Parts: sequence; structure tokens; C-alpha cells
Amino acid sequence: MRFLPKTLALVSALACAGLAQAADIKIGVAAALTGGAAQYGVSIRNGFQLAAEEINAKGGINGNKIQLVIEDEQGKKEEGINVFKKLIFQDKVLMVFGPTLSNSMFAAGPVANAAKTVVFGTSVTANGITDIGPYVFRNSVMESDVLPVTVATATKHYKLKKVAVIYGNDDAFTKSGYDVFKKVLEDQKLPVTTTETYVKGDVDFKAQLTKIKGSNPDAVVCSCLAEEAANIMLQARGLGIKVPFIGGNGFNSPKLFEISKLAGEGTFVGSPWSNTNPAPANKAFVASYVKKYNAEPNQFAAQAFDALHVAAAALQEVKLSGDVNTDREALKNALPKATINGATGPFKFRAAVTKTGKPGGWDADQKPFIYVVKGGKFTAFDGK
Ligand code: 1QQ
Repeated sequence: MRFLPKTLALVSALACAGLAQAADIKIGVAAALTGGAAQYGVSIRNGFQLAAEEINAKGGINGNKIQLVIEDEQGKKEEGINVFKKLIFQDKVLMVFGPTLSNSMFAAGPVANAAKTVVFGTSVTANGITDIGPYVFRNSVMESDVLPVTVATATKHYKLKKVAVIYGNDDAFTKSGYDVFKKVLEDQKLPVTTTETYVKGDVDFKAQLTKIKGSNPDAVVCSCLAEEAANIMLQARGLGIKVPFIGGNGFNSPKLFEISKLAGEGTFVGSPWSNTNPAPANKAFVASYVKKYNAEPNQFAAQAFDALHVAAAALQEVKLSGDVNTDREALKNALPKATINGATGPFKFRAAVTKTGKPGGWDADQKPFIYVVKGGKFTAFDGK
């Protein structure tokens, strides 16, 4: 003991006496807090902060408090990569949540996977995300699990015979959503009257909508982010298109109604979260969210909230060594078995089925709720 530096001697003395300070668990959150995707990213950050506060108030994880390191990736690929590098190599976080968009995940996810650091998406729904590698996890439900249900439900309800399609062809999520819609429409034998595209930043969709109107569909299928979807809806009504819309995960933002007002009435959409789900975990989440933020939560907040609880469930089972590489690997091995009963209901992972057959990451194993838009609000579809 005589030869040890003073502070080290003190630490080891405390450790011997069982008084060593519990360490914080640093967890990175990369979310789009500014720019167009902030309509999703701000809710995501709120969900994480609420979950971290609650977990820490109950004593943390095996006595260790969670410390969130939150960065704005602006919904841009390059910023996603920059922020991931900072969190992983500079801050040396145990794991990273995010980014908000699939488009950014395809760029930033490989950075985390190569650094053998868990990256956990809470809002990324495109096909192929978990093909990036074994360190990639998500609790966001893939469009390929949700859209077949959404389309089948809308088809039955409206007795659809043919639909038009519109999508953004330069975003990984809207493009992948289109690929899924195309396959679902083929599988469900619903003919397509016309397929129209736009690119990021477009605000005038009248040329595409005029073609859609001329093709006389019974509904318009839209693989779009919320802001574009809302403008498409408004302009469609302006052109006299009266048929309902069918959308994907991009629709699940209150922004849709802020812009479209009542233009989206009758829209069908699927989501893994229901605001009216009476399960105790969801009621508790909604109540504490409203108390903290003085606003209603949405799906993106619920998924972020649940994601931290999933990570916490895995971390309960990990004996942290203090060596970041060892601990990152231990978390990656514990995470696939983590299950919770959360705001989005019972959650578990399933191993990704990759295109290459190489080992991939882990996808969400959850079923969607179906909603129809009534009075400018998502309303649980009652099956009639
Ligand atoms: C994706 C999405 C978006 C709607 C996330 C906010 O599902 O990019 O995958």
C-alpha cells in the first residue's frame, strides 16, 4: 500500500471497505433535434430523458446511474457519422441509440458496428437496417411487418379495387417503404393505377397528383415522411381527389395534422403503439410524459422510452468491468434476450434474416395496431 499513489490508495481502501463509488453508465443518444426530422427526433429525446430519470430515481441499474449523452444528428447522413464517431471514440459511451431516420442509419450504423458498439434504432423501419451487422438492434417495427396489415385492413374496409402510389425516391425509408408497398399490393392482388415519385424538398406535388386523379384510384398509397405527406394530402383535396390515403411509419407524427388539418380524414396507418392501450405500463408512461412535458406523447417517444428499458433489462444481467470494450461486448451478448412489458406492449427481439445469409442484428418482434384518421386524430380502428 505504501507504494501506491495517494488517490489510488484511497480508492482501493474504499473498495476494500465495500464503499467504492458506483460509476455512471454513459449512453449515447443521436437524434435529429433540428431540421425536418426534428418532428420525430425531439419526441425521441423526450422519451429517453423520461426513461433515464425514472430508472435513476429507482436507484439506476445495479446501483449505477444512467448518464445520457445527447447529440443532434440533424437528420443528415454526414452528421450521423460525425456524431456517432464523437460518442463512440471520444465520449466512449457504452452504446448508442439512434439515429432518427433509416437514411442516416445506413450511413452511421456501420461506424458503430465496426467499432463493436451496440447501435439501437428506435424509429428506423426500412428493410436491411439489421443487415449492417450483429451490433445493430432496433425496437422499431419494420414496414414489412406493418404494411401488409395496414393495406389488408384498408382494402377490406373501403372495398378497394385499385390504388395509386406516390413515394419519395431519394430517401432510404420512403424508398424501402415503397418496395414493401409494391410487394404487398402484388401479394394482395390490388392493381396499381399509377406510381408517382418526388424528391426531398419538393413542395409542389400537383403534377403527380393530376396524374393520380386521372388514373381514378380508390385510394392513394403514400410512402412519405409526415411533412410531405401532409402537403400531398392538402394539394390532393385542392385538386378534387376525395379518396382516402394509406400510409407508413412516416405518418405517425402530429406534424401530419398540424399541416394537413382535416385533409387526411379516413387515412389508414399502422403503429406498434396505441395511446389508448390500457396496459398499466402504457398508462404509467402516458401519465408521466404528460406530467413532465405538459404535452401528449406519440409513438416515437414511446419507442424511445421502451428502448432504454430494454437496454436496462439487459444491463441488469451484465456485470460491468469498467473496461469499455469488454462491457460493450457483454451488452451486445445480453441484449438479444432482454424482454420488457413496455408502453408499446410486450417486447422481444428476433434475429434478423439477412439478404447475404451473414449474421445480422436484431429486429423487433411486435405486432402493429391499426388506426384510421378521424377529426384530425389517429383513432384506433375498431375493425368495422
Ligand atoms: C425511417 C422511419 C421514419 C419515419 C423515422 C422517423 O420510419 O426512417 O425508418
